Order: sequence, then C-alpha cells, then structure tokens
Amino acid sequence: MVKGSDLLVGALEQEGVDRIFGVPGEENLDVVESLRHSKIELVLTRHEQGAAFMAATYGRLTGKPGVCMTTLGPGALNLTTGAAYALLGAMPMVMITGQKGIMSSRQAGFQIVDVVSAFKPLTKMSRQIVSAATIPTLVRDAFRIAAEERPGPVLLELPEDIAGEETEPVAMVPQHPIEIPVAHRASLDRAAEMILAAKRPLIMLGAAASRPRSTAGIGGFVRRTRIPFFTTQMGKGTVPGGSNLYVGTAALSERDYVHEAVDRADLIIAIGHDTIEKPPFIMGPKGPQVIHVSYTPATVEQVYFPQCEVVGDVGPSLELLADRVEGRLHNAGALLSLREGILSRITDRNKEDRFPMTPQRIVHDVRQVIPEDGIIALDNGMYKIWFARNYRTYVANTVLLDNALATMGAGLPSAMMASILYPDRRVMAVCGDGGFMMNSQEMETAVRLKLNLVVLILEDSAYGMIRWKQAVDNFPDFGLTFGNPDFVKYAESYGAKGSRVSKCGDLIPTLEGAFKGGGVHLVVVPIDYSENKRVLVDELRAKVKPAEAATE
Ligand SMILES: Cc1ncc(C[n+]2csc(CCOP(=O)(O)OP(=O)(O)O)c2C)c(N)n1
Ligand SMILES: [Mg+2]
Repeated sequence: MVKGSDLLVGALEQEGVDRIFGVPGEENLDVVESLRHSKIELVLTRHEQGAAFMAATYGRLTGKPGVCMTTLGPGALNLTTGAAYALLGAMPMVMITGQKGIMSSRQAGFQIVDVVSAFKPLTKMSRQIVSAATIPTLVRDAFRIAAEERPGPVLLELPEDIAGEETEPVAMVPQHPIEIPVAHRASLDRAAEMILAAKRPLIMLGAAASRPRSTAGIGGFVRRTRIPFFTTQMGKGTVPGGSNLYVGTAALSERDYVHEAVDRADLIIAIGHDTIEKPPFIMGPKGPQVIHVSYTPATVEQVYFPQCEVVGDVGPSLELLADRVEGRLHNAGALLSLREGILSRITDRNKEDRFPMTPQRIVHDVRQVIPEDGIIALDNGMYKIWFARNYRTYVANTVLLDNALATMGAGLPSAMMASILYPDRRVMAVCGDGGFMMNSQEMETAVRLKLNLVVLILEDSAYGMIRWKQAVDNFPDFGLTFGNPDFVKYAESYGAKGSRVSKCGDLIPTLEGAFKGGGVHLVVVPIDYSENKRVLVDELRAKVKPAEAATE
C-alpha cells in the first residue's frame, strides 16, 4: 500500500521538482514526512507570500512551474497576492495547500475557509484532491495547465486525511511535451503584406517576449528585418538593449521621448504584448496599425485592438514571417533617425553628483556594477519607472520587474530566487523603503540559504510613488511619509552585512565591495525624488507633443 502524501511527492519528483517553498502547518505533516525521504528540498520561508513570489519567479525564469506549499485557511490565504502576481504576470506555479480531513470533521469549523473557491478567480485551476488514487493524474494536469500558454498559477488542496490515506500503488503519469502550433499561413501572409506596405514600421516587445522559449526566435526576427524596436517594461532584454535598433522602453503610456517614435510609426508589430501591462502606448482611431504576434490572441481593450494577428509559437512563427519580408523592406529604418535623440535625452543628468542621489544617477551606477548577464529584481515604487526607462539590458530576463500586478513586496523574494537559480551571476534586489519592509523578514531565509545577494534600498522615508502622484494631481503633501529602522543594524541583526551610502561617489565602490564580499549585503542609499516632477511631468509636458499633434 502507498500513502497519499508519498504519491504526491512521487508525482512532484516525476515533474522534475527540485524545491518546494513554504510554511507547513499540521495538515501538511504527512507531506513533510514524505519530503524527508525525497530529493526535493523543502525551503522554509518566513511568510507564505515570500514562498509564492519565489515559486512564481522560478516559473518565470525556467518556464517550469515553481511549487509552494502552505497549510489551510490563514496560510493558504497568505498566498493570494502571490497567486495574483503569477496570474497577471503569466508565471507558471503550483500551490499545494492543506485542509482538515474531509471524511470526518472532528474539529468542526475551526480554521476552515473555502480555499478552493477563494482561489478560483486567482488561478487557472483550483481543485480539492478527494482520493489518494487520483493524485498522480491531478498533479500531471496541474503542471500541464500551469505551464501551457498562457502560463499561470494552479492550486491543489490536499486534505490531511487524503494525504494520510493508504491506497493500492498507482502508476505515475509521464510528462508529455507541450506542442504549440505555428501561426496559420494566411495570417502570416496578411501580416507580411502590412509590413511590406508600412512606411514607418516599429517593433514592440512585450511581456510574453521574455518567456524562456521565446527569446531566440525574436532576436532573429529583429536582426533579419532591421526594423527598430522598443520594449514594454516586462519586455526588456529579449533583444539586447545595446543593439543599434533599440529606441527605448515605454515606462509611461504616452508622451515620453520613446513615444516620438511610437506616435510617428504607421505600423507597430507588437510581439508578445500582454495587456496586463500598463499600456506602453494608447491605440486610438488615428494612430498606427498594429499586428499582434503572440502565443494567444489579443484581449481587446479600449487601448489595444490590433488589426492583424499572428497567433502561435512566437519564435517559429516569426521565422516564417521574416522569410516573407527579409530583403524586401525598403522603409525598415525609417524611424531609426529618432533613436539617438530619444536615448540621449533619457540619460540626461545621469552623472550628476547631487546627494541625496538622483534616480538617473542611481540607475547609471547600478548598471556599472552589474555585468551583462547580472540580474536586477525590482520591487514596486517610483524607481521602477526610472529603471524601466533608463537601464539598458543585454540579456533576456535580467530585469525582473512586475508591471502586471505591480505589487510591493516581491523584489526581495524574486531576487532570492534568481540568486538560487544563477549562483554564478551577480543578483541585486532594488527596493523602496516601503516595499522592502513588506517582506524584509525573508532576509533571514536569504542568510540561511547562504545566498549571494545585494539588496539596494532607496530611502526617501515615504511611499514615494503615491506622494509623487499626489503632487502631480495637485493635492497637498499629506499622509505618505514614515520613519525607518536603521537599515544597517537591521541587516546585521539577520546576520547579513549592511552599508549606508553617504555621498554620491560612494555608491559604486559600496556595491562593488558588497558583491565581492559575497553573502547577503544590504546597501541603503538616500534618493532625491524631486526629479520625478521635474522630468516626468514638467520636462516631458513641455518637450513631447501629444500623440495626435505628432501624427498630423
Ligand atoms: C502591496 C501593495 N500595496 C500598495 C501599493 C500601492 N503603491 C504603489 S507604489 C507605492 C509606494 C512604494 O513606496 P516605496 O517602496 O518606498 O518606493 P518609492 O516609491 O518610495 O521609491 C504604493 C503604496 C502596491 N502597489 N502594492
Ligand atoms: Mg520610499
């Protein structure tokens, strides 16, 4: 006979799972015991949210579902934000939650929440396991659903009596490949016709362009067509940002310098755009035509309604599209002349040595200490716009940012996951003083796991982004400032190292020293956010014309 929890762990092994992140409760103890006998590592976190962010980031970076585990009720509910993060961000993840026994009810309603229902709107599938014998099939299905396009989270609830149930041995269900069809010939022909007819074409790389399976084919398309490209925030890096065809990243929806190119384009080939991102440009009745190239059809939005779709496996479909247009594009470089002007104005003031430091200078200095394949993982705050706009990328998935749920608190756990997966690369979490404190307890996890990780905290003693919006909307400055712990001592209390930057020229040497010293090292730097209004509002309003004026 075999126990339910052994079948679960066997099925997870069959899926190639190497780690489970989580906080077990008593309902998970059979599973914990089965894990003790398996090769799968149980990675304890200090909050379930940290476990979910780590598992989701595992999925994002590998294309294979990351796994997290919690108890029933309170533990499971702590996964909600992580589930939404994975759902909106299209990150494959399998969540396993415990539950009281379902065959008898010796504790009445104690701790019981209808978790399966609570997670229905936050997952691609949410199911209770009701018999041990069904576990191998359900686990296989959960992994298939989580990983297939569009990827996302799945929840399996394993009640404690099912985990402990003895059953006849059940065969595991072998993994099978996910085969994604290639776009239909007719749609490729239509798209090719539009590209050949375009006078000022532009490529946009969106969130799905960063899927591990997408990146090679997309680079080939850009190189073969020589059409300039810009990226959304989550599309950064797929084609090296140092490439001479890169014209910028749309961190704002309109009227940034990059929109000078977007607004002049008559055709945008949107590769992998997912409308969960804050719009990188706004479609209107007059603007450019759009070809949507992705794994799934475009969701139709007020601001996004492509005239043509190329739906299928992105890399191979783009190869077929490039076959149709390569060597025949006379206007491919029409918008390229705008590139230099856009990029140079974006880097304006990035060498200024004011203190507290300007966001531009911080982005510039961070780039100096991160090698091309190094990874930065951003939490959510004002600095995200500056990093998205100003940080140049050379390798896919080297800027992990969340422009989908845009939740605070994911920066540190996602950086930790990147550091686990890529121990030989430099990895840095970049957090505001607000967002860092939402999951700062995971510093203990990072130290316990002996990670090499630098955590950069940008200190303004405020929820800076909201304070900025408040000012932009002409509200008085009110209610958005707070005090901070002494971050250096805070880091040290976890057994990490800590440094405070107290003049501009110290940031680069401090970060260098932190990377060279290894281990977990927190660096705190005061940031001057007066640039937010000066650049992102006043300067852009004065210098970039609204879209309609640009197209006239
Ligand atoms: C979990 C969560 N709560 C609230 C928000 C709304 N929000 C977005 S940015 C922000 C302020 C972030 O402050 P901080 O981390 O200090 O970064 P800063 O903008 O100051 O650089 C808030 C409250 C959010 N995105 N996520
Ligand atoms: Mg702040």
